[in-house]
Amino acid sequence: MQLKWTAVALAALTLVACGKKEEAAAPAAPAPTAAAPAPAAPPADALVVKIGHVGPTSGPIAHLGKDNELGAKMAIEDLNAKGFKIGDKVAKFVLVPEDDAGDPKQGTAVAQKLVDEKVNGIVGHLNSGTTIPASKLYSDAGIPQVSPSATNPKYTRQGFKTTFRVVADDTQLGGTLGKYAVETLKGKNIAVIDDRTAYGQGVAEEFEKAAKAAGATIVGHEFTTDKSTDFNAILTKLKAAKPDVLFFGGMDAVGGPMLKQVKQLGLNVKFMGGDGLCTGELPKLAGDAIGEDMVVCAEAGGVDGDFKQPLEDFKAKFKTKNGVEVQIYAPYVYDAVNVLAEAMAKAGSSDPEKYLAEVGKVQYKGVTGPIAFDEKGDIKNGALTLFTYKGGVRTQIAVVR
Ligand code: ABU
Repeated sequence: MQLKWTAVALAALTLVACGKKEEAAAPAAPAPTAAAPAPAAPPADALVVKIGHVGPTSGPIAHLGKDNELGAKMAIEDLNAKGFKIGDKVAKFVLVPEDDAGDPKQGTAVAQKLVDEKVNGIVGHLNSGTTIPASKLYSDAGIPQVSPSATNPKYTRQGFKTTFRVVADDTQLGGTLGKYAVETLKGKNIAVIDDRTAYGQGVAEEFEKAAKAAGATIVGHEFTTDKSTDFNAILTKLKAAKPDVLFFGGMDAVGGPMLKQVKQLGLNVKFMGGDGLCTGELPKLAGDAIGEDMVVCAEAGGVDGDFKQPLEDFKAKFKTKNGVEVQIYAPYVYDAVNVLAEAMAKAGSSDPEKYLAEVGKVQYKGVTGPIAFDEKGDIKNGALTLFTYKGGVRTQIAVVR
């Protein structure tokens, strides 16, 4: 007989202690009501499956790390609620959340901790700069890893069998945005800034290549860091080159304050960026410096047609459950956890050695669209969604492939 659990007890089950701090946890889930009965919990003899999740739940992009972690938590709660089976056993999924603060060193430290913990699968990390070094440890341990957001191409090009990614990469992101800058925004003189991280540098280089190929002149390329707050010197230098488009390779925590300084300096540009810029938080970080239609950026995924509704439904459920809107990658994290679960079900085992081969063969219909992997572990037929901001709200322009 299956027990009926309260949402609080279920939440306690899904977050394994493991030295894990509670500060990254979501706002409390609403208590079940008569209209929404508590879901059935896994039976006492269920097969325990530990899913490690890593993202920066502290530091400047903690809002993004927490968004990802909430996506993982929702996936695990849903799998447990529906009595997901692996072989003839009902599985009890347990989330093992870790914080890498977006720092490569902390990323490998927590990766080792998860390997020692013998997690069955990994979802993460969020940043390319942490995901790439950590992937070596997971590969050595034979643990499948699905990144929901790290877009640097190198991640899946190291010859590891354990690396998978459910979003498009920086070649596609930078390439599409570079072409868009010239062909649609009619940019002729383009300036570039990157934050020198694996992601920021990579996406900026791809953007620059594509913009040049489409006929633009790159009038300057300056550098900052992922912790900088003062861009006056580099923006002043670039202003002298009279750019019509400024591309920033980096995250919203730096891009927001940069937009404020772009406005203060009277730099009249279209401001572009990749997925790291393209968050729900950007208008808060940039304030009124985010002019109408001024910013164009892209999420490294997207849905159209029949796949639009499941994503909308996920976002609505996320808001109801967590009291906050999806920032960007929570739905991809949700799908990444489910991809691992699907592979385990196909293999009839949660043993990484037994189910790894099934991850690459998955054909999963997720809330972010259909997921299947190519021989490198990259998503097949990956889409991008171009966005701008209108009235301080992230607004879709188009889904492109
Ligand atoms: N893709 C943007 C954020 C994560 C990364 O570093 O790749």
